[in-house]
Formats: sequence, structure tokens, C-alpha cells
Amino acid sequence: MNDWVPYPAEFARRYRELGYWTGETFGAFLADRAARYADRVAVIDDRHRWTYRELDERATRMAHGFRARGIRPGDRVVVQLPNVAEFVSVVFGLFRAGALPVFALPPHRFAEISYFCAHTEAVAYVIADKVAGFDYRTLADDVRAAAPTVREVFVLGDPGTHTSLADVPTDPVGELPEIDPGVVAFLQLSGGSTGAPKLIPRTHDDYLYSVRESADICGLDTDSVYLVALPVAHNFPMSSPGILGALHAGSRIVLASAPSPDIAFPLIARERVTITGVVPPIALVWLNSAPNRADDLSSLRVLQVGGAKFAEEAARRVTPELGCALQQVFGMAEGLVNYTRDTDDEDTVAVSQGRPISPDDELRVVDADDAPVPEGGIGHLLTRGPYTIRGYYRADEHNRDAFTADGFYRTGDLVRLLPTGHVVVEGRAKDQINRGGEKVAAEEVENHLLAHPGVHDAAVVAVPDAFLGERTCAFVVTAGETPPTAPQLRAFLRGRGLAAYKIPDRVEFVPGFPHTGVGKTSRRDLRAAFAARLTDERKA
Ligand code: AMP
Ligand code: DBH
Repeated sequence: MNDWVPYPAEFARRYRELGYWTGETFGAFLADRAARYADRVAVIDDRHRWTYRELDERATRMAHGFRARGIRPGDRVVVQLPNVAEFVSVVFGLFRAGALPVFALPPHRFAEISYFCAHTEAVAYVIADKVAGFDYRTLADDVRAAAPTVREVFVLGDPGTHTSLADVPTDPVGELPEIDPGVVAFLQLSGGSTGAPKLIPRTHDDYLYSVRESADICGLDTDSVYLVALPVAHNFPMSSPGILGALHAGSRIVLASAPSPDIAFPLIARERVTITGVVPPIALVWLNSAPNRADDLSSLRVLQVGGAKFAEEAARRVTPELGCALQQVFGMAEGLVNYTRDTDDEDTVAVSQGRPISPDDELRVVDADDAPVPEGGIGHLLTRGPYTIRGYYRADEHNRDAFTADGFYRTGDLVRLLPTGHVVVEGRAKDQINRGGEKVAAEEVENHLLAHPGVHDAAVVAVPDAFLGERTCAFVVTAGETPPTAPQLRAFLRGRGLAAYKIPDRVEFVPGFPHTGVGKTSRRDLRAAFAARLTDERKA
């Protein structure tokens, strides 16, 4: 079994010939920018204001420190940090050491982190001591007990029994490794639709192509200031154009600890932020609170909205009410990213989710049998291209379903294409709930529910929601004499270490599940039946 599925040789050759894959690496481009923009500010958070030179030096010292700690090229290191400057120095340090960061999100708990560590055989785990009242050091103790490959836990802040991140950087010890731009640089997370979360292997070559083009499409330059409002490790604020696009363009990054107006707005005003990206529920909160606040948002040129479908009515409010342009972004950590462009007319920006980055992004819209639908019709989106993966990390079996024989990724999204090539997202065929940009895999939650002795069966589906777009509802058939209550089930899931955003918002107890067709229940049909019931209920 291979860890990852490389691009077929003829495609790799073509992407190089076309100038998409340039051989640039993360570590090297930062060094180049540090040479060019040494004294310009690169990264700002609550406690730091690092210039490009400082960031570059810190990243190099981190790289040597990680090597001194025995981290070798190719090793996986799970990184779970909040929006702080050290995220950038740690990640670039790992890149330069040739290690692969595995990008966990702050809400992930034991269930997710222990899985990432075990599945990738991670050698280390990087955390902050305590964030918003949660002590990650305790989580790290449990993770280490469950994942013996994790030799060391690096802590930003008070390390407790672990290693302080402050003790890691060292002066150069020997040479840093030569990095091959064609190999996997890091593992990004997929929202997933199966029992276990999927990890996404991205190479320097493919990711940097998308980052460079994104920075260009979004008009970043040395005067731009990018606010990181979403969790920095997410693919959107990482690369669309995100922190990497900003650094690539010599722009400035400002990290916000949360996207709420009381934190983000004063930062926009103080740092003269020009561009940021948020998910639809945050955009709604910003729209609704802007009139009640005095913060000067006049520097903001572009508000990007993506991660989930942004309703047209809300989209049309952005420019009149916030005074900046809207850019819709429809992306996925697996690759393909679509943007509306500043040259698009108002209607296209309001109704579409943009068009692909690359002329060589191949998009197919097909029916259930993979046959193309008539032009302009709604169908399943399949995609292949110079920065879309050919397979998940260590997932041979799942890859047979998730990709076509000729290498197209099955996005699970239902879309239609406009004559201009813009994509309109019309729905979803995958068993996932998109909770305002936070993706929840139905099967993953169902499996955790099924582990409860008082649960006979469970089906998790989306409930339409005015604010989040969707919330989760678990239909549960109980077993035994004293069936669990909804609060007990939620507590049970929390106790298993499931991230809070995956805990069902609503639990419905039902006497039994309808059986579809003959014999076994099809989980897909079952979820569809429940989803339809919820929609009917809403209409009534
Ligand atoms: P992931 O594969 O976990 O990175 O999540 C990507 C998925 O998020 C896409 O396949 C879509 O289902 C959803 N998504 C991202 N951006 C948008 C958007 N602008 N509109 C609708 N859905 C989106
Ligand atoms: O939802 C996503 O995963 C996403 C949204 C916008 C993404 O990965 C991206 C832009 O790059």
C-alpha cells in the first residue's frame, strides 16, 4: 500500500511544461521574501509583530530545533494551534525540516486527534497550553497514551509535563535537508463523509501553484493586509489566498483570535486590513452588527465568503452595507478552488460561487451513472487538475469510490455551470452536514452513537437552519430497558472526545427505521427519508 497517489507522470510533465509546477518549495519562497522584504511586517497577532526577517529566522531556528529533537524528513507532526503567530513559524519550521504538518483544528478532541496521530504514525504533536478554558495538555496526555508513535508534545505556553515550544529553536546544527517540491508537504483535513476523517496529501508544487494564482486573482501585493478570521489551519485561510498567498505576495497577515465583530472589527480598523475570508454565518453576523458599531472598516476592499453556500439575498447586501466588494469562494482542501473575479458583473458575484483558478481545472457535471448532464443542468461535480489530489492519504479502499478510474475527484457537490464557466452550487450528494462551513460526516457521528449500549440504530442528517444553513439531527432507535435521553447521548459523545461541532444539535427518537427496498436498509436512502421528513415538517 502506498501512502499517497502521485499524479500520473504524463500529467506531472504537462503541469510542469505549462509552468504551473515551478519547483518552488514553502521554505525556499519564504527565504526569498525575507531577502526582498526583510524589514516589512509579515505577521501580527495579539502579542507579536514580526518582520519577514524575524519570521524567516524563527522558522529556520524551529527547523533546526525540530531536527535536534529527532524529527526527520517525511515524519508527520500533528499541529493544533489557535490563531497565533507561532503557527506560522512552527509550520514553516516543519516544512524546512522536511516534516509533514498534519493540520488539526482547535475544536478537535481525543477522537479526532488520536485518530490523526495513529493513522499517520505521527512522531510529535504541537499544541497551545490552554485556549478558551480548554487544557490541551490533558488532551495530549490521553493522545500519547493511545498513540505510542507520538514521542513528544510541544507546548506553546506553560508545558506542564510536556516540552516547551520555547525550548525547541536552536542555532543551526548541520544542514537542513534538500526538499523535493514534488513530494507531499503536509496533510490537510477533509470534512469527509465516511466513518473516519480523511487526510489530504498536498505537494509543494501543486499547492504553491494554487497559492500563487489565488494571490494574483485576489489582487494581493505588498500593500495588502490579510486578516485571518477563520481557524488558520483550515484550507481556506491557509491558501485561498490565505496566509500562504499573503506571504507569497509580500503582504501582511493579521491573526484574529475569533471572527466575532468585537475582535475582528477593531483589528480591521487598527491594522487597515484590506481583505479577509469568512464563512456565511460570520458574514451574516458582520452584516448585522456593522450598523451598530463605530469601527472604521473603510480599508476593507474584499470580503471573501466561502465554505458553504452564501444565500443570494445576503450576497447582495455585502457591498451596500459593508462598503467592500464580495468575492465568493467555493473550494475544497482536496484541491479545486473557484473564485468570483473583480471583473465579474454584480449578478454573477451574487448568484455564482465563482470559476476555477486554472484553465486546466477539468470540471465534469454528471448524473448518477457518470454520464454528462445536458449543458446547464444540475449534476454531480467531478474534477481533476493541476492542484487536485488523486487520492487520500493511506486510503486505498476509499479512493476507489472517491475518484473515477481516470482520476477525477468526486466532490459530492451538486452543481450547474453557467455559460461563463461559473459554478453554482445547488446541493450535495455526499453524506455530510455543512454546519456553516464546519463539515460533519454523518457516518462518523453515527458510529459514535452506535457505540452506546442504549442505541440500536442511528441516522444523522441535515436540518435546514436560517443561520448556519444546516444543523445536525440524529434519528435514534434506542435499545434496552432504560433508553438514554438526548442530553445523555450528547454527554456520551463528548465523553468519547468528539469535537463539539459534531455533537448533534437535535436528537429525535423513533420506534424503528423504515426499510427501503428488500432486505437491508440503505443508509443513504434512510438519511434521505429523514431529511425529507424534516423538510416537510418545516414547510408545515
Ligand atoms: P472539504 O472537502 O472538507 O475541504 O470541504 C469542501 C466542501 O465544502 C465542498 O465540497 C463543498 O461541499 C463545501 N463548500 C465550500 N465552499 C462552498 C461554497 N462557496 N458554497 C457551497 N459549498 C461550499
Ligand atoms: O470549504 C472549504 O474547504 C474551502 C472553502 C473555500 C476551501 O478548502 C477553500 C476555500 O480553499
